[in-house]
Amino acid sequence: MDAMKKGWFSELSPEMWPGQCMSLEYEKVLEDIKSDYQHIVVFKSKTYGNVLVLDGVIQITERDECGYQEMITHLPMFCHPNPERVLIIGGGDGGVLREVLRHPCVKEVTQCEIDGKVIELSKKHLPGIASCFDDPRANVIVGDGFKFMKEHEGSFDVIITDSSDPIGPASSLFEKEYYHLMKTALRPGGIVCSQGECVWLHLDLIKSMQDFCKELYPTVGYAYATVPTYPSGQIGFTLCSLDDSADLAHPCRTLTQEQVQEMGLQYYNTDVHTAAFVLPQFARKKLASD
Ligand code: SPM
Repeated sequence: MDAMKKGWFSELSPEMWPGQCMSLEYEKVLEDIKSDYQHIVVFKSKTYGNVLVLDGVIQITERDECGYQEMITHLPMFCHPNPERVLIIGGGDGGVLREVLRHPCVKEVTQCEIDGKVIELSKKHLPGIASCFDDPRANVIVGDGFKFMKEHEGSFDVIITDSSDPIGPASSLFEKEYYHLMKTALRPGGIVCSQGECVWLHLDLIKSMQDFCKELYPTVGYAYATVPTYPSGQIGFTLCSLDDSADLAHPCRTLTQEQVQEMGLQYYNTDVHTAAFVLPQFARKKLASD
């Protein structure tokens, strides 16, 4: 693998982040296989724990996973008054499933992951992340999320799409047709939240997604989290609600500091939730433009 040279992994992608890359020093390659869908690598890094890489792109590290998994999950979950039925598309490492199950109001969470190998290797090498696949409230399906949603109209309070990037197997998850399909799978008042890329790298894509989401949903927003091992140290989330009075930046369920501790949260709190929607001027201006 070209990206693993002289003890360093380098995340190279001339298409998605030309002229830059994140590198991590590694101690050992734990897995290096081709599944039916993608190239999967897991390595033990020197300072970020075990790292899952799909098609050359870092998906998660044990050290900083809380930033992404908590935000993509709790931003929509705390904006819904009573999320009982949740759908996760992707997310084969199990981190989003773990976060959803922190909410006692959840009665059932279904996860559709296309690549069973990601689940298998995450259980083996990322046990603190892939820790909830056997929870009685979890219904894990290895299969196609599009097909599953077409068969489950009006079924979910929250749908979370924890995908890889738009070049490769996840490209269709960044298109208008997919957001339309999610809308049909929601219950009234439902909310979707998806991996939404980074304002430093993909502002044109984010803008076009915000525009088509506004044609489909009455309430749309974009928030972000800092994650050191993602390109440019940042990743965003596209949020849409069927509730036209929803205020996505101000969750309807808030947490005290004691509740944050009790839930075991490392990154999310109610102040971080609101701050995540405050964009730097160049991004605010672009997303507000016609
Ligand atoms: N459960 C963790 C899966 C991670 N899914 C998102 C990975 C995104 C990786 N690329 C980030 C690029 C940001 N522009």
